[in-house]
Amino acid sequence: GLEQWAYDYTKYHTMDEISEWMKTMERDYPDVVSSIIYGNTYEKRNITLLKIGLSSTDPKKMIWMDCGIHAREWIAPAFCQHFVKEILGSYKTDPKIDEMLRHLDFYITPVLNMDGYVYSWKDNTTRLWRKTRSPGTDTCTCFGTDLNRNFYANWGMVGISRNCCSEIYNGLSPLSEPEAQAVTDFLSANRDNILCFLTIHSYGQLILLPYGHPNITAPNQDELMKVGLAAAEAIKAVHGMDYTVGTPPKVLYPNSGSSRDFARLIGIPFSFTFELRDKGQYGFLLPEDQIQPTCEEAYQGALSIITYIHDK
Ligand code: ING
Ligand code: ZN
Repeated sequence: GLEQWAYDYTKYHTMDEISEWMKTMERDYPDVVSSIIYGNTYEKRNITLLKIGLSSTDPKKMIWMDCGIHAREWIAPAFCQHFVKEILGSYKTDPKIDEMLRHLDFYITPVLNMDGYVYSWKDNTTRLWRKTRSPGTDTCTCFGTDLNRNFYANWGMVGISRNCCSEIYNGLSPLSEPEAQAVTDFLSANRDNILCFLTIHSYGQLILLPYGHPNITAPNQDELMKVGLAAAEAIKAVHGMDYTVGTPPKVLYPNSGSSRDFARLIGIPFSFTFELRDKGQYGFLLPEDQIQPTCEEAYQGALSIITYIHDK
């Protein structure tokens, strides 16, 4: 429809605009797109995903993608929206996308940390907010927990802080944050059917595999590495950008309590973190003229992974 035509994918958008965009997608593609509310944020916003798939007589497998787990990484929600636009715009003419949409349903959350995202849009002083917006305690009064340290995956072991003022504060307890609980509930209920878990961040140009803890290794680590390297090649072919592939301890530093590790721990075979552009020149403040190229290349990377898994 008109509104969808008018949506500007080369700009960053407010939470309200993204929520409106989700409704438009549902309205314009009623046979392909539906929305599911699977939890609430601390400030009582509805955490909503778009389910995208074509009808099929066979039972379908699931692909998970979330964006915006960290508030300031604005390119991530822009990517989820680009991804949705691309698959919806191409399945009628691209037989491979059509085939995949008949075997798979995509579950895409454009903004997981909605409270943080809204806060990062408030003013210049809040633009670099990362965490949730839940308050601290009597003895530690800073706001926010790092959602990507709050999952039940070696929680509290490494690459975290117990100081509630830290950017990597892991929370009072595993799943103290309702946003992490919502993802956990959804994944746990569907773990036998989810083939792939993709969680989108910035920045650094990385494709990260499980695990963040240096002493544990995914049983299919070699295959994860192979699939990750193929995705990096697909990315490079678009605009020549280099993405590094590996586990967090190998390519950066260890961490624990991440959603990626939790997904792999409960048996989801393919689990990756994307760190989109850039490598630090603009960092979280990636200029809008890089949204389109960043999304174009990351789309090919994600599609490479999903195609491999579909064809396997
Ligand atoms: N990076 C992720 C984070 O939660 C990560 C993923 C973890 C990267 C550990 C490297 C090492 O810190 C961002 N940008 O949030
Ligand atoms: Zn992040």
